[in-house]
Amino acid sequence: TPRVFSGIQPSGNLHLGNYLGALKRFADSQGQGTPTLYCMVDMHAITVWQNPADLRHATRELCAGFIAAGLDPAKSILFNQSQVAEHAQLAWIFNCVARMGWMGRMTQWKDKAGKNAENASLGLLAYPALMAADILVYHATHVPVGEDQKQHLELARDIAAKFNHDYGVDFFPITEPVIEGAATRVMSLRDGSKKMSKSDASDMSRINMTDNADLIAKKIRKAKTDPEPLPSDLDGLAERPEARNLVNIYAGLADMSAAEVMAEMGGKSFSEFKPALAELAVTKLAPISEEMSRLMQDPAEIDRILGKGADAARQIAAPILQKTFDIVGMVGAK
Ligand code: AQP
Repeated sequence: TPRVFSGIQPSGNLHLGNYLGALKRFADSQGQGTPTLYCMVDMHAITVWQNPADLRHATRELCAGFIAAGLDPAKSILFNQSQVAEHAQLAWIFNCVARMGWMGRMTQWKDKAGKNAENASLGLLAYPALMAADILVYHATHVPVGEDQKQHLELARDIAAKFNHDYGVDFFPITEPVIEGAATRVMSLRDGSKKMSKSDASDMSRINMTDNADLIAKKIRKAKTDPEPLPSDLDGLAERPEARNLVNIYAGLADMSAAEVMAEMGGKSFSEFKPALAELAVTKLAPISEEMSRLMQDPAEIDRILGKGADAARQIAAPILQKTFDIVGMVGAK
């Protein structure tokens, strides 16, 4: 049976890339008849040091962001990962299924640990096995994500397949990544070769979901571009990453394809295109940021929503974990 799961790390600076690549698509996925679970993956966040007070704040703010972006706790299960212990328990089993070589080949590990792998946390290396557990503890079949998560999802498929093979069962589903839309890889506003990211030192590189209208407009005005006007069609964007990024952002926000945007905007100068993009971004994002700050005024209500979500998530996860333990041969599994 189909089931949708995805997560976002509460590591602060929720941004436009997270919105277009993930959040907005989560909101679009609900109410279609398939159960949807969306998770604040706080255990992933601590694979790099998080100040505890900041983690608490970021988790609540992320939940506010989910709801402000259109996720409805009555339609989707919204919860934080650490409240459902089954994630960590299944992750241990998967740590014993996944191979060191697989983990070492993950590009995110290589990027984040860099040359200083000796000093990276063990959790950062094991992260994709926990991610596989996040998904498979619900037998989720579809995972909407941005393009950067493709490799981790392939690993989740490999882990599921190896578990099924090693134990001679057909138990874990082979999950489908769902990477769709015009903006599955939003790039930095300062450098068209780098993805927009929470951890970029430059705040001008990203549009944060908490930015106000003035700041959104300013960041778009200052976004790096080349001096040429937009080309007349999509092909003309091939060698122009900054221009292509702004067109993709426009398409994502307007629910259009990049080709449709080019049909409207092709040939225009950036002094015409950027104000149009800024206006669109403010229209779409400012209400979300306002709703986030309204929701953040009542953190107890957010905690209540997360608590209820965790109870509902556990109902699904607990029997799947017990069955896994039983397959593995653990005494007492029910
Ligand atoms: N630039 C992006 N464009 C499209 N989608 C993106 N996502 C992230 N960046 C972009 C998608 O957002 C979801 C949640 O991401 P995450 O919280 O798991 O963390 P991440 O990929 O590590 O996000 P960041 O912002 O890039 O954080 P740092 O700087 O810590 O690496 C995922 O579905 C992701 O694909």
